[in-house]
Amino acid sequence: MLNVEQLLSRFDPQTGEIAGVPAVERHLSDLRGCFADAAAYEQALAVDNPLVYTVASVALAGGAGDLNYAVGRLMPGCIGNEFYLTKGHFHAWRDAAEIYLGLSGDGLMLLEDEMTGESRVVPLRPHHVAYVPGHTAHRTVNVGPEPLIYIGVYPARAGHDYDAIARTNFRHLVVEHDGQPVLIPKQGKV
Ligand code: S6P
Ligand code: ZN
Repeated sequence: MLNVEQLLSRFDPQTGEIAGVPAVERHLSDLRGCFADAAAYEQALAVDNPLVYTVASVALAGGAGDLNYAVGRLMPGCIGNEFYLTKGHFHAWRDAAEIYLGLSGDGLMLLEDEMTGESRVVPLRPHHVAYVPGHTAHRTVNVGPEPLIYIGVYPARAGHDYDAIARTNFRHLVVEHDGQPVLIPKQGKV
């Protein structure tokens, strides 16, 4: 049986840290192709390469019934008028669903159905659980002034497929307009 340290994790909902678990860091330079305004991206990167998000993952077992989880911390910010975001992915095992729980901050999940291309946004904030069905690309967006901290729980065998969604980089984006987050189609105007 797993030992008590494996059965229990302690995390900080303000910092996104899980005690004893190293976090993967994604800086702006890791997000080439993710923001719609490529010129604004290159301009921002020429000035600085800030940390955009971290992910601390716990993957203890990889069996068919096992679960993994990860705590993410997505910083506030914009490139042009598009809010800071995660790369986004499908699960390599397409049937694998996931749940996200908001821990602090104010965010959105951007979802895109692989078959229909249909998009949805759902809130990601404290007291909310967001369900990501299988066959759905998902990306996290921070639409608030503070770091967005969340936890995702997913089948251990889900895996990540970044390439399939990177080819189109989602059909919609979340931009700031008059102080509010707005979902617009790519090439669209607010
Ligand atoms: C994993 C889960 C999250 C993301 C994290 C970072 O299935 O959806 O832990 O890995 O939000 O996003 P991304 O797109 O860089 O993996
Ligand atoms: Zn996922």
